Amino acid sequence: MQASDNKIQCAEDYSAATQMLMSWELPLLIAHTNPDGDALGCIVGLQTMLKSAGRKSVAAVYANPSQHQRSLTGVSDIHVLSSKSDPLLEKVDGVVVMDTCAIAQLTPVADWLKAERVPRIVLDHHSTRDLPADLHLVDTSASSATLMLYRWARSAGWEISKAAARSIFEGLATDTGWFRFSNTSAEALRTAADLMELGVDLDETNQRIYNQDPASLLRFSAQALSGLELHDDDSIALLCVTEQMTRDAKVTPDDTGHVVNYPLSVATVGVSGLLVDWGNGVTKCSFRSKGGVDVAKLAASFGGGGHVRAAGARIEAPLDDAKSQVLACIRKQREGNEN
Ligand SMILES: [Mn+2]
Repeated sequence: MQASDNKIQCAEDYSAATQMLMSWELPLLIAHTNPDGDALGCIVGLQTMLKSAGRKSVAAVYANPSQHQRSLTGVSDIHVLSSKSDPLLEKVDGVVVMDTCAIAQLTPVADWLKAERVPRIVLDHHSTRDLPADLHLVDTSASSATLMLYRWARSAGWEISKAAARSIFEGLATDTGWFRFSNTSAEALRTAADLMELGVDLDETNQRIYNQDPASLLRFSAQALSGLELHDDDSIALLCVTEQMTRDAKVTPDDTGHVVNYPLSVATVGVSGLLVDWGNGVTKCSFRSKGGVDVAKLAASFGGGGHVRAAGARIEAPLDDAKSQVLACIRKQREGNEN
């Protein structure tokens, strides 16, 4: 039930996964809450390939997709799992969990996954791993979970239609910041080229992913930047957003993530945090780093998770309190690095 860190999955792992998946009549395909392009690319991409292979499956999310999520391929086919008592859960006989292996990121179905012995496969590129599974396909060096899905598809010999190629490409492009982030591997670029040959239109994809924001998002970004704080010789940037500011901008939590990247354009800033007060004493945090601070570790100290350079967490504290905790945690990690 355990896979070792940084293990590149060999063909046998994917063939065992294929065998298990094909033994199920109706697999449930899920990813983390607040799904991003990679999570959606995984569940829609796998569903599309299974459909081409004449197999049924259900791709599911836990809330109605936002406008941004809807602009990604084929999201209209997605089932919205209303709760753990959703009748669909009675019907599925296997689960593929993708782009996460953290119970905290599966809240709506976490209890069901813990209680039921329904067989499951995990396909993931994150280091946080506390969900038991029959098969873990984990490669923390993979640029995206959809890159691993592409390896799986090649191993299984599934047909990759133009629609499936688009989903895989979207995950790859969004998780690598359109092939700019440090997680962009040579394999990612080779795979992107393969996917272009399978029909992906780069310009159309770029326009659809990056130029479809609602005006409310720009308003939110302006609000968030007005709450900018720079600490420790301008090396730590925190964007503190009050509940009133989110209400004024008319945004939902799903829409707000990308603004956290802005402060990294400043030479002195090594780590950036977006702290949003969504009311009820909960502050939602996104973190980005240039590499000096491990934000996966930072997020994990609050029960969240992610990557070394991009991670997130929910802190059960009001904004000011959460801010102090985050600052203290970053400083502590830096002191540890120096010693
Ligand atoms: Mn991912």
